[in-house]
Amino acid sequence: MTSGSPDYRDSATFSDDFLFGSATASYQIEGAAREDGRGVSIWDTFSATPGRVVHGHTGDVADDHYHRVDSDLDLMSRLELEAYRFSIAWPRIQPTGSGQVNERGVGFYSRLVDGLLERGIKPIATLYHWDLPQQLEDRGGWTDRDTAYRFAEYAAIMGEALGDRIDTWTTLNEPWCSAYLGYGSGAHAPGIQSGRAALTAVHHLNLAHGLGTTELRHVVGDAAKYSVTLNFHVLRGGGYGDDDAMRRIDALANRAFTGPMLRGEYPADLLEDTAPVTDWAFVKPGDLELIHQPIDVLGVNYYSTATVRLWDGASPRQTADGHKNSGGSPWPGSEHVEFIEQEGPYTAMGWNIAPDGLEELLVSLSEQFPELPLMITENGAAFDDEVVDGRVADAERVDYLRRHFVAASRAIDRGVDLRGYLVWSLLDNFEWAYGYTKRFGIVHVDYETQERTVKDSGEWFAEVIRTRRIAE
Ligand code: IFM
Repeated sequence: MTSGSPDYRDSATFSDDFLFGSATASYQIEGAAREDGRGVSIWDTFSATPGRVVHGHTGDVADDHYHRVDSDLDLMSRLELEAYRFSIAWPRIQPTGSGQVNERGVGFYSRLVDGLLERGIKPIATLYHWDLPQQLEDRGGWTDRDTAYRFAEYAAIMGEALGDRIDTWTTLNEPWCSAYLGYGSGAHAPGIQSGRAALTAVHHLNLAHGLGTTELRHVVGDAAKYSVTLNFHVLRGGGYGDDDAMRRIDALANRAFTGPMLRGEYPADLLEDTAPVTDWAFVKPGDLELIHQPIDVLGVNYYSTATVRLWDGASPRQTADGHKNSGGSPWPGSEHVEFIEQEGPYTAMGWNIAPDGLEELLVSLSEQFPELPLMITENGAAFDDEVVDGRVADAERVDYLRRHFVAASRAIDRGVDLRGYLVWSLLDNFEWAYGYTKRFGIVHVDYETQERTVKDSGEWFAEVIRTRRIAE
């Protein structure tokens, strides 16, 4: 459906129980990288390695959220957030990734959660948003099966500590990025470039999700909801061999996770496409049963679409896949798929703005998994914001959000069980390999002074939360 279709509308209303909120992640905002017993994570190591992150930026200080948690909580109240999705830094809890628990780290998240509950904001906790303890990486990281078992141990610790104070537990954020950018292309920590390692990591992340969910449910019971967040690739065909190109990328990016997690199997075509890279012998008997655990809600992250075709072998290859080019490939066994330039408009990431892709994705997921409620756990946009006279007039972000909210409401009208919408991100923050050069926040952060300025988009969002509607 496009703006040209007869039933197009530009307004939306949301029910009172639809959950509006915002999201962040530990390494991107906390700072305090060496305080209160926090161990070293792979992102500390990666960002300290010359050439890995733009301008050599690191998360050492970030938004200094660790020290400013109370005023940041007040900011969430001022924005009238109903839910806040944060992630827990595993190395704050277990500095070496196993054994000994660091109570000061646990205490930080416990205070955060209490602060949310006091303000009537539902806590949505992600256990893993990419900051793996370095000592686990030194033993192979996500290519080592044992990491999945260590993750389950960590999940149980957090379940004991925060238990039913958490509304929704999310095991992993975007395992696609952890596996394929971390171990395939090398654009993310730990910066390894190996197709085989990436696929091994896919499986061990899936296993971690299953084992972690089981542990959490064992410890917390039915008092909380359980979920995982995936970043789905919404694909468009762009010419030569595009059916095969779309199928291949869908298998690697989407079905490599939904297959085992939600159906208890790896797709046959994924195994076939990747046969030149690995025989998947790292999948042990019984693993798929361990991975395939019931969840209560599926977290959906969506930013833009991707247009693909097969490389014809003659013209120069295109790799406009929207991720920092690091030399390696995030598409093991399908390196001959080209990602081609898409029609704009674009955000500051160079990502095309395509709200129709969100509607299509939500409808497709709800058709594939009719019993599973959905939650948009990330959607938002980076633009080159500036504070002028105390104000950030980010009209482009308001427009981006408005159009995506309308798309979500259209999906609801088409029968999708969508429970909520969390905007990425509450604060401008450390955008991984792009450092602090990309601003996704609805609140501007001055990295010199740490001053926060609510952008126009933040004010607009608060109004939507209050009124439950978007006018034409
Ligand atoms: O900043 C990231 C986040 O950590 C994971 N999802 C995508 C965001 C924007 O790139």
